[in-house]
Amino acid sequence: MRIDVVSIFPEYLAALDLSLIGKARRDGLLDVNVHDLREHAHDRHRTVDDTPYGGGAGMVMKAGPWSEVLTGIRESAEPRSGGKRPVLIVPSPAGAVFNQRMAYDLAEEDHLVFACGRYEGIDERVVEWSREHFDVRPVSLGDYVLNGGEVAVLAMVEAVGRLIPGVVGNPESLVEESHSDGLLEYPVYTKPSEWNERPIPEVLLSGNHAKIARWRRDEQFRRTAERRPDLIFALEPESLDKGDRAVLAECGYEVGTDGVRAVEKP
Ligand code: JD8
Repeated sequence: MRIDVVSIFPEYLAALDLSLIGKARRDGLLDVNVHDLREHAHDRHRTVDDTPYGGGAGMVMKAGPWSEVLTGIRESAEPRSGGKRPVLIVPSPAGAVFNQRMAYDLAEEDHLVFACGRYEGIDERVVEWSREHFDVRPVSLGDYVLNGGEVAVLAMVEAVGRLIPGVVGNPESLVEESHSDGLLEYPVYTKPSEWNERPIPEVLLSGNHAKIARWRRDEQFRRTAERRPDLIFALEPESLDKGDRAVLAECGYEVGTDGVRAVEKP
């Protein structure tokens, strides 16, 4: 997969040299290129921003440098793209909220381009102009305000990059992960088995893999019910076995043919 990231703070993306993503780049599984937008502003002060039309606080990023850098990326990719348009992800508080489903979808793509805005954002005409040559997708990391797109891009490149075959050492963990889609992770423990007079759950020392798997899944339901009841209501009834329905009942939920609902307390 090819990934291009454009930012006025390219050093912000240096974290992509580290850990699994860094190794995947060295192993040729990911082709990640970071571009400094200022290299595409050609006035003496390499200006990338200006005051907003209609007034208001802050500055807006100029269209010119963006069109130049995006054209360069598109033209450099064309020979290999087989005519398929790259996906241009524009991090924005006004975008569709990123989630694991979106990560899986993006991991199927050949070429992702991330446009990191700053200031009050990018001149909207850049997004309109880009639609001609890119599959443009405004994406938000979540309902809070950041100062720019870089942090969102670090999160998205990691979430997508780790789904590329060979990036995560043990693909089994990705499979197990996908099985628990829609549920929060179960608690994990390692040596020593007693720490600060705190033992680990006995079942984990039993060697009974079926019992351990059931206990872990039950813990996923208990945690999800406690911390993210919205995910419980989103569960597909057909994906729930007898044991799942038992722990859901323990948590105050019943499973109908049309979905999971809270049991009315008498
Ligand atoms: C891109 C500029 C800052 C945003 C005025 C603060 C994503 N989940 C998210 N929250 N915020 C962003 C985000 C913020 C950005 C840019 C993404 C470019 N800013 C602006 C509007 C209000 N300042 C984000 N993904």
